[in-house]
Amino acid sequence: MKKRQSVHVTRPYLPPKEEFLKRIEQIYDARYLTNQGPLLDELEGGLRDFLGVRHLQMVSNGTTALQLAIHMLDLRGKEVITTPYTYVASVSSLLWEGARPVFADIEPDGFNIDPAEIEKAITPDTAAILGVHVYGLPCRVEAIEEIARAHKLKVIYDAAHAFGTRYQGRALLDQGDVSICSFHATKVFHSGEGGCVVCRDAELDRRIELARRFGHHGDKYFFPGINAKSTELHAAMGLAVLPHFPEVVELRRKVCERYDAGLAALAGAESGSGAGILRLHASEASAALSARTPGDWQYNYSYYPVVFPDRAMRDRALARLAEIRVFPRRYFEPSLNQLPYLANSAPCPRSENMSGRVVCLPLCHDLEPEIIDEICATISAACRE
Ligand code: T4K
Repeated sequence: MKKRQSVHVTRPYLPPKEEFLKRIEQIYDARYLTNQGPLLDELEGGLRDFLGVRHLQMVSNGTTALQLAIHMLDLRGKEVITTPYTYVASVSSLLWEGARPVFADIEPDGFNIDPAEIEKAITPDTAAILGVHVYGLPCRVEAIEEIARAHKLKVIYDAAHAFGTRYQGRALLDQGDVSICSFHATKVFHSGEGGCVVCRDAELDRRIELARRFGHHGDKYFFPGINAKSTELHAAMGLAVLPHFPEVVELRRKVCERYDAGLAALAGAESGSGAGILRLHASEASAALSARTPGDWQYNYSYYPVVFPDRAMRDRALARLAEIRVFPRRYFEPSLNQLPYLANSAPCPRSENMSGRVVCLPLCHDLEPEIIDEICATISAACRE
């Protein structure tokens, strides 16, 4: 029998080839490759409409988007309270921009920064909060906004995972002083590489637009900027992917449902129900959110995390999955307060504990049902060993 290909944590959605090639032809016709060409203009307009936001600048990736946000809010040398439970880019961007990350642990029953821990971490040097909507699940934005208002802090949201998540009638990207997104190939909406910065303030938007292209317009030089521009080639991919976004989300929802069914017998360990293996998985987390915020809440199905009772069981499941050539990811380990180059970070026990138990299972729009079933069966067997 032919050996099945390896299964990774995700694989990108590729739009119908002819739709992408039509866009490439436009590039050939216009002979315009970068520096805000017509395709990028069209994509930015499409994204603003889709998200319902007024100010959005597309940039080269999610990391430069974060750097621009931190830089333009003038956070160099200042304390920024952030989560230890995220991809390293959230924190490395703060360090790269000379801000001082201060970690606030995650919520006891979720993946995101805990507002109560934010309050405890505030000092006279605190200038901002950098929240991350981990796996596209919304932070407690109301509580964070209240804290920020009371202490006159800026709020940045790293919404790298959250394109398409809606919360209380708005795109989740429409929160805080600035929100950023990643359009990396591994994201639900992507342009190969790419990202965007969304903000509410027109003047800040104008400055971010300038900053992403060297800080000048023609002969007028305003301030030192960088090159964080996207290109026509990336815009071509984004434009070809965007119309298919709703169907991609729907297909991913179905994959998640199949995981839910396949793992149901294992769920509910610590609540005393089920066979007692997994404590939390993606759908449980979003169900918990729905209960806390009834009404308008739509998930983008960007990741499928599962949390094992302990590291040993998690690692055993990973080993068994590797034997069948399935390679999920330990998103997010390590807990970032334990990064080797960050000395003296306070412990974050909840985040450290979560990092040692979590795995994101393979998730993409066209993951085959029989592979999902095989993954669920392998995890179940590993958990019962
Ligand atoms: N903030 C947060 C919270 C983030 O999660 C991220 C990025 C950022 C900020 C920064 O955004 P960007 O600067 O990246 O726009 C991946 C992504 O590269 C990264 O974008 C993402 N978060 C992070 C969570 O995951 P890796 O190192 O795990 O990716 P990689 O290359 O191992 O890809 C994962 C799997 O996907 C591979 O095993 C195979 C498959 N794959 C990947 C690519 C690139 C494909 O099948 N085709 C492909 O083209 O970081």
